[in-house]
Amino acid sequence: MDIARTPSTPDGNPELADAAPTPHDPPVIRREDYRPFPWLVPKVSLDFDLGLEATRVVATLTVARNGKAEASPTIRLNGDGLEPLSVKVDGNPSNSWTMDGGDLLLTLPGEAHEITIATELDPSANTQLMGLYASEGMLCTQCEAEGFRRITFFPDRPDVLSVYTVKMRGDREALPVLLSNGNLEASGENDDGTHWAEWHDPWPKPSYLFALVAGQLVANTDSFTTMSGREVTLNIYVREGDLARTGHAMESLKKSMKWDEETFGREYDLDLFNIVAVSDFNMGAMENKGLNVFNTKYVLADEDTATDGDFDGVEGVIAHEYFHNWSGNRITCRDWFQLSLKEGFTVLRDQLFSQDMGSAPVKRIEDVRVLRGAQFPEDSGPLAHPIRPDSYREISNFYTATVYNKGAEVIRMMRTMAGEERFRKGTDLYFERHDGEAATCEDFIKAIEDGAGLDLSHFRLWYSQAGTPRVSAALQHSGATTKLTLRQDVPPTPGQPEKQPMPIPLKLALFDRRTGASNGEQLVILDETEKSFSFDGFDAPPVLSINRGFSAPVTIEREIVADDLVFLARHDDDPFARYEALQDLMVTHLKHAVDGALDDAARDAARNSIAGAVKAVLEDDALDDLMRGEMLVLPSETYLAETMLIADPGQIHEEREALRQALGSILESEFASLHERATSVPYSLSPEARGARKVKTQALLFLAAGNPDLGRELAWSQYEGADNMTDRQGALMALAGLSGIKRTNALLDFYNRYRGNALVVDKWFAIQAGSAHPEALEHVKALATHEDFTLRNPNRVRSLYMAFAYNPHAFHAASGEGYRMIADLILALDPINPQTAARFVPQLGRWRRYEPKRSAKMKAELERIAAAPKLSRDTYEQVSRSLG
Ligand code: B3K
Ligand code: ZN
Repeated sequence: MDIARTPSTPDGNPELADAAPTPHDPPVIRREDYRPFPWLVPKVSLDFDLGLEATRVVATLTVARNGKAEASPTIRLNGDGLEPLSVKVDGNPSNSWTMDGGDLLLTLPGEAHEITIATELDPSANTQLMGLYASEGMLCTQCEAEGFRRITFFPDRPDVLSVYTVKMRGDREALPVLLSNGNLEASGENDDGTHWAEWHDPWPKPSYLFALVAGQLVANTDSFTTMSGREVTLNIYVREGDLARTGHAMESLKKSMKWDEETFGREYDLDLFNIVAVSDFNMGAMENKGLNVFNTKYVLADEDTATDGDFDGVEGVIAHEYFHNWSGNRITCRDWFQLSLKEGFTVLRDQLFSQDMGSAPVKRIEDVRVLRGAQFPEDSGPLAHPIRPDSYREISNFYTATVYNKGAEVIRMMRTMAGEERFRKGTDLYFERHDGEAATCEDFIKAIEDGAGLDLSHFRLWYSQAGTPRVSAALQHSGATTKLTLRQDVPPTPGQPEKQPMPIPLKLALFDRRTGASNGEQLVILDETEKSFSFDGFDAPPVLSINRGFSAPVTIEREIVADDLVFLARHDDDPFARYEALQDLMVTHLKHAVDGALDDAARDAARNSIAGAVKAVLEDDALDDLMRGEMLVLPSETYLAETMLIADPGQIHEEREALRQALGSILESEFASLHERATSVPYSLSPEARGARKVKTQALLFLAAGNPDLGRELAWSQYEGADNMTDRQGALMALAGLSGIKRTNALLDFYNRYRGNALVVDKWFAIQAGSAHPEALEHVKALATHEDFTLRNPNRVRSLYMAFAYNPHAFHAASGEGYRMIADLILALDPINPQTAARFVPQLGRWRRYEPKRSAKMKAELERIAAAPKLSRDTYEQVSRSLG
């Protein structure tokens, strides 16, 4: 990234104020230091001579002075690990260049020039998976955020937009398919066993959207006719054996294209849309123009190998990357601080799409669960940052739940305040006004303001203030008037000790607890520290339903008695609020239990009251099974810990397991009949059948807790009888948490059945590492030495160690062994794949929020990592912020 740091050189690019950074002191890049790049690069032509071990790249850049930037005699071309083999200016060898760290600085005398630079790479040695790398015999690229500079020297920043022409040559047999962005212009064969292809992308783009793929691939080909009648060829490229599992991805792509036309008026703009699936990939997928590159996990799905959740994941990620074509590619980011401009907005777009494709309330609950599980802890810890950060050392560390998911919530609030129609006017204006530009979050806010007719001047604080606001709600009733007093408090976060109150849109309703009737949903905006609202029409104190639909990403503290939560869990007409009431009931009980505030009688009373509410959920015919299954999910241990100032994960685990056990035993016959009913529903992808599968495994988990013998029998028969992965995985999860020979047999059978299918073997690792089994930690240790385990494949690393690090009872083992394991992993992985290694730091980074013994052990592991002689910028930044 090339945003100028202080002080800036005349070319708008950074020189460091201090001495050259040591690996332990990478420079801080600041948003306020942004300067436009002094040179435009309207055209780029790339010539690749491809080989897995040696690829030669010749890049020709047409450059001209940027009249809108401060003039500079030099151009800074970013490089990372590259050596220039030759540098030419206007066709002549140049000696007016120097290296500055990895960058190449070239002095240019005139207004416009052509720069030609040759580099050579070894893709097979690229274990970081950034730039051009080899994956199982194929070549592919990942450039966002700063990977292009590992391919050739270039102003690798998102506000330099160029039209790319890409020519590549490679061995005809080893690399029969040659792909890049845009359209295939020409191709041919050479006499030496190689062939070539030339691609041209007519849309100017930043370097992070460049892509190249070459390999032995086959395509599922289809087509889509756009709203203006243009036919687009769609290809999903995979390895031959995977072709049969691409149908769902293709359907998802066509649905996404249609939905974006209908919902946001966005039409696709090339004649070709290619997707390629690769096994070695640092994240989910990448929206390169016309050539999306995907992790196989988000492309391949069939009933035998993918769960219903996996099917949803494929649909959601295909949509997300496709939607980026407008929110990201046609309008990109001016600098990486604006990342939420494309990510927050695109996440909102994919969430709305998935709401429309399936059950809207269930999707909303799932999205809120992700936010609470991943973003709330981030927002309350040492890594908290606003959705538009102010500084970073390594931008890869800022692809966070805050930028993505809270970013989406912030835009969703705008939509809630404007209403759907006016919001659409705002987005139309945004797309029209900024098409072809590298824009800022401010540009987006302004377009929504102007198009939707909203005043967002105060609301902008959501972009600059970190931290999850806490809202307290108190009701006072007198005569026929009910007064609601709302108070907000935005907690201090690193670098932001003082906060201002923000506008918080809260949907609410009041219910008459005798008749069950409500006064209708209303939207109130809490835009001061404290504000009161009055409501008439209740002659007795009503029950408050607040933050319906999760209208604002805040925590709510309301004084409400258990009976009222039971009432809302049964009668609220907002499905989210029903779910929330039941969650609140369980969270409140578990917090009291963990605090040691309950004697046996009180504990039994609370469990019975929760069991009553759960029973009502089991018996309510108005609920579909998808929603029923959602309501049966217990609050996660991570979320419970998050609600406590200082958490004891051991106790949280014990109390939560005890609640599951109590519910499983009190409601054993109800869960058994639910399991039986659900088992009789045949496999299909209909919502009813999916719902049945969801409640089936939920019921199984409760039964296994309440009556392990019965649970074991039922799980084994569910496992043996399964004709799909959802049931098979659900049963295996239940068995993996229990002891006994059936556990061993099922795990062995699963492995043997799917050996060789990497995505399913990933599940096999993850199920064991994430299991409730008391010896999960020992199992992970053994699995790390399994012949199928490798640190080279991010999916495999995540399947074992992410599943473990997010399995609180195992990770937080009182001995500290879990912390040591993750720290060892970080140290071993950092030199291989720093981006993936750094992703494990936040779990240790939460050390301040745990009881003293664990806290000290977590901190000691962070200190051990910090003391390593050499750390990547990625890991260094996360560790130092976590300790700071
Ligand atoms: N834009 C990419 C993420 C790139 C991450 C780089 N570390 C995928 C996405 O959000 O759609
Ligand atoms: Zn994205």
